[in-house]
Amino acid sequence: MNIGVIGTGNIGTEHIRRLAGHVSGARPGAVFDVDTERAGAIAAAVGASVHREAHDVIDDPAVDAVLIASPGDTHAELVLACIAADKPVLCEKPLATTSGAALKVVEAEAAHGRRLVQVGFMRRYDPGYLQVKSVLDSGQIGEALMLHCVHRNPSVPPTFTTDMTLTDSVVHEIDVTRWLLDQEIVATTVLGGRQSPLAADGLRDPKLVLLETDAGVLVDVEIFVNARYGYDVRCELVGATGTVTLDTPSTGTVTRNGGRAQPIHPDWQERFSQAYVDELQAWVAGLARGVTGGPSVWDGYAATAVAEACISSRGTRTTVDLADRPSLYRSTP
Ligand code: NAD
Ligand code: ISE
Repeated sequence: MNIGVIGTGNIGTEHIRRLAGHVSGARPGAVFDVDTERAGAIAAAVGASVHREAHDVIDDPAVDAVLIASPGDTHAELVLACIAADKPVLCEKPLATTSGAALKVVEAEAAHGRRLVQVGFMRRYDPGYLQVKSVLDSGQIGEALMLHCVHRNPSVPPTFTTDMTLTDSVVHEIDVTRWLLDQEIVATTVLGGRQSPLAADGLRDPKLVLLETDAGVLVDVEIFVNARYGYDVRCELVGATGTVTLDTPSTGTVTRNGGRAQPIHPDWQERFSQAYVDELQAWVAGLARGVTGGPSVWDGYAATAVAEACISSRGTRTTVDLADRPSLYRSTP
């Protein structure tokens, strides 16, 4: 499979390297980035061609499938072009930055009649989250009652806004909640408490997000993007008869000088490195069989709709109103 990649920044470059060296059955064949120097450097490193426009990648007959890793506000339009060209696409999260734009993608793919789009919610491929899901599904801890989540980034670039803490970061917990519980989120309340002195001017950080599902499960998420000490993502799912915990993995305990240290991953790149490979490998294996699975555009739409409600909340309970779910998305692959 020849993969065309649009966006060669942080994650785009890493996905290209993974396609070149860690995913069987695929190679990065063509790339595009508005930063032509950046695109040229990674293309030269992996032997891919460089296109002049994003749409040239989508329309290239030598490109079997497209991977979109440009900024979130470019995604919906590019995914629509892939659907119009009947080309499979893995779109990094978020599917869109507004629910209106995401819904247009849902409608376009539903009208097309078969799935072409997978959304990059890679936590569904993380061995730790898979273990949490498997314990819940096995019935060992009874039915799910509550989910407690922590999502801490050491820092974010100056361009990272308060809205992005919800659309770019909490969107992962929103998807994990929907996927783990197989329930829709119907309401949210977001509280901004005491401000971190290390947060950039205008960035509200940290915050507490409360999500309510249609079955009444309460989910709390601490989002803190200036935690400094490392990348810390964990959760505890509380069931009727027990709990299952996803701890922050340690990268190796060091005992010396009368003390013991348990280093943790510095960033999402390292923490989820295996999940990204497994996500890409599953996508490519599906392409070879002519099947698209994994997180769908419905999942992308629902996640964006909840994130949008989080943005509107500002301390008050805000409901999430989803459109009708097309039959194409009624069973989770
Ligand atoms: P980045 O800023 O490092 O890279 C974005 C790249 O897109 C840049 O090279 C930029 O020049 C390029 N670009 C900008 N406009 C473009 C356009 N119109 N067409 C083509 N290229 C364009 O950002 P990033 O951290 O790599 O994030 C990219 C996307 O991946 C975002 O949607 C982000 O949410 C997502 N992401 C997902 C994860 C995850 O864990 N799944 C992690 C990081 C980023
Ligand atoms: C980033 O875009 C990601 O997707 C990471 O997984 C997340 O932890 C981070 O907060 C986002 O900015």
